Amino acid sequence: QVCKRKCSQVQRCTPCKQPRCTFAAPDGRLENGAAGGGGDALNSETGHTRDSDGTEQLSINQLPSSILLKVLSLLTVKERCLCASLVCKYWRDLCLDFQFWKRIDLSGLQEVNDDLLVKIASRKQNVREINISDCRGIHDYGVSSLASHCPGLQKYTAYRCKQLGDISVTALATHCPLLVKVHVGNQDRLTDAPLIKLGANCKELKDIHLGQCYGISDEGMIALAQGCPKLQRLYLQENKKVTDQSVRAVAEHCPELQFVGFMGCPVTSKGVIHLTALQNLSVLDLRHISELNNETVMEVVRKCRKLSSLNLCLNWSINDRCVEIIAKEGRSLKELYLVSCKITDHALIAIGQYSSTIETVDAGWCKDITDKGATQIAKSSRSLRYLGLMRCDKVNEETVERLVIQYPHIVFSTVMQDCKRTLERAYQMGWSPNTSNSS
Ligand SMILES: *[C@@H]1O[C@H](CO)[C@@H](O)[C@H](O)[C@H]1NC(C)=O
Ligand SMILES: *[C@@H]1O[C@H](CO)[C@@H](O)[C@H](O)[C@H]1NC(C)=O
Ligand SMILES: *[C@@H]1O[C@H](CO)[C@@H](O)[C@H](O)[C@H]1NC(C)=O
Ligand SMILES: *[C@@H]1O[C@H](CO)[C@@H](O)[C@H](O)[C@H]1NC(C)=O
Ligand SMILES: CC(=O)N[C@H]1CO[C@H](CO)[C@@H](O)[C@@H]1O
Repeated sequence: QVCKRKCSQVQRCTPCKQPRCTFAAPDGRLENGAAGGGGDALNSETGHTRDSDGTEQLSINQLPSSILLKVLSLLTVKERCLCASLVCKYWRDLCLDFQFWKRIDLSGLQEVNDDLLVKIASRKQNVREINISDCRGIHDYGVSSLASHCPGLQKYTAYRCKQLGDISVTALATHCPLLVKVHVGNQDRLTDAPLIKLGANCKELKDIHLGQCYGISDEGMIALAQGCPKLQRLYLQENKKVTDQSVRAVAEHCPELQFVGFMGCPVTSKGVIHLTALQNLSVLDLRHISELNNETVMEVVRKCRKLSSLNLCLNWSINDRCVEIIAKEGRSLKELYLVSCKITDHALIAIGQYSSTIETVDAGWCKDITDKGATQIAKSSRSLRYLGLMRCDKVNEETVERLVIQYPHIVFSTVMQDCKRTLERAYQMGWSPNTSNSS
């Protein structure tokens, strides 16, 4: 309170009687965090005391405002708005500095509602990035208001906001032509209309995530692909109305695509084959798509020379021969995920023999793999750093123990090894087991 009155006069205020205003931070972080800690450090370094006679007092507010701003920037939005800004008027003004409102992360804050968003939007029109993931209190009205006040918005993240529908994304597409990133996973009320609008207005779009937006279909995806030629990242998941037509459209219209995922979509080899046109394709996730044949996978690996990560988990048409070709042809391949594929020791041996780039192999749940495959790949591969063997029950744990010692540069993942690593980390962090005998 003392601080509040004192500081309300001037910008750089004279030291308050009690430089450290005590106030309850909801999660206790602020008190021990940057603001309080900074003051203490200053005092101990310079040897100044904070006696109440006050001859040699120094206040944190005597720091240049640029440094205070830097300190405040280390706080979360919640800490800044609900704690730091209540300290004194000077701090409140600092907390309102425009730099803090360029990027706003409100994710998970249940107390945030449309009113607050409207207030922010009408006062701070330079918002560049906003994250409202898990904010149940924000509705289409709030987002629309933000969109209409902040035409410079570039990044919009709103995961799991099931209450939001087409109106919010349509408003963003209408008012924010500079949008680069739109991540709206799990919004099941979303339909094609806003995608068509994005395609029509947002030529700069590079990164879009529409996982588990069950309402979107090929119509929206094709319009989006046609209108957004700069797209680099596209992530879909379980979009049951997105088919090969969408895959073909993005492959034809978005040559800059680098990260592509269609996990669980009704996509088949007929669509995937078009991805061979993407020269810069680097990460491809084809987990659990409806149908995928070995020839198509091999063709993609042959044509997309920059492919570095390939996820083929959960498909039984991926066999040893296919993996051998991938190992031979994938010149840039670093990660290969083969969980629950139809592979045996031969696949692992081929990777060890033919690939000098693959660092990560996950062969979890491939039940035919034995000690032989695990040992051979560890022995012959020069690049391998991680081998996933979770639930490969024919691989003996003793063998893995031996490999761990023999090849310390490789991380072996089994149920036992993962438990051990978790335990080791816990010990390192100071945890100790309860050795009491009672139970
Ligand atoms: C947005 O919030 C979610 C949920 O808290 C978080 O996982 C994600 O990393 C955030 N994204 C950005 C871009 O800040
Ligand atoms: C692929 O990436 C390179 C290097 O980043 C870039 O120069 C080139 O324009 C990209 N090609 C396409 C088709 O986007
Ligand atoms: C690809 O799979 C088909 C059908 O399972 C099989 O007949 C063919 O020999 C396979 N090709 C290669 C190269 O493994
Ligand atoms: C250890 O476990 C026993 C029995 O569960 C419990 O009574 C005791 O309080 C525990 N000790 C510590 C230090 O957690
Ligand atoms: C999820 C899954 O297993 N998808 C396909 C994998 O490959 C087989 C064989 O071609 C298909 O029948 C599956 O539908």
